Amino acid sequence: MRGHLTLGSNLADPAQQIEDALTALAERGIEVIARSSLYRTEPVGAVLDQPEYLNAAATIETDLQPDELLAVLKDIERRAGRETDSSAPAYVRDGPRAIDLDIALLGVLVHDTDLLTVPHPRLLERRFALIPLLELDAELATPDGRRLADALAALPVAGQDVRRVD
Ligand code: A4P
Ligand code: MG
Repeated sequence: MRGHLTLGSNLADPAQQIEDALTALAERGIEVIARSSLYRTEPVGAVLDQPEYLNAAATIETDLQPDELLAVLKDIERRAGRETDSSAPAYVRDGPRAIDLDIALLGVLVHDTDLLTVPHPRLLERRFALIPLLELDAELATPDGRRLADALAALPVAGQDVRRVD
């Protein structure tokens, strides 16, 4: 199964966190077919008073079922969070994680359970996800035919600045 992941980090050397996560995916048998550039992005969502993020996207190939794939992503996140927390001078319980790995799309597959919704429910509202994904494939669309490029064009830039890292 071909799919697309989004990666984000705003703690503890974000660029390294993203590299480590991509390496971890490969070690777990999730083939990384392609990866996007890194993007420096303005924080979006409930907590705005936090450092800028680095975001990226990856095209993957895997034989895992969607819930199995999610379990691997959560395990990679958990291990990264643990390493970060143990060395952080100001450890905050339930604080931000060093890496967020989300399943953006799994081709034409639609999945909706308590644990996992694919396509990702907020995908079409977020420039930090759409821009790296469109770098990988400008023709990406959701299973119901909504083009990511059209979604991006409809979003205001204000409050969602995204800049490619050279
Ligand atoms: N879950 C359901 N569907 C999915 C999916 N498609 N992929 C469930 C991954 N997980 C999915 O996620 C909570 C639960 O969502 C998971 O346990 C899984 O069962 P989480 O990653 O533990 O928590 P979170 O990241 O705080 O929540 P969520 O819902 O992933 O939030 P977002 O929407 O990812 O927001 N601003 C910038 N610039 N860049 C960012 O990367 N990220 C967030 C996190 C907010 N603002 C950001 C960024
Ligand atoms: Mg997440």
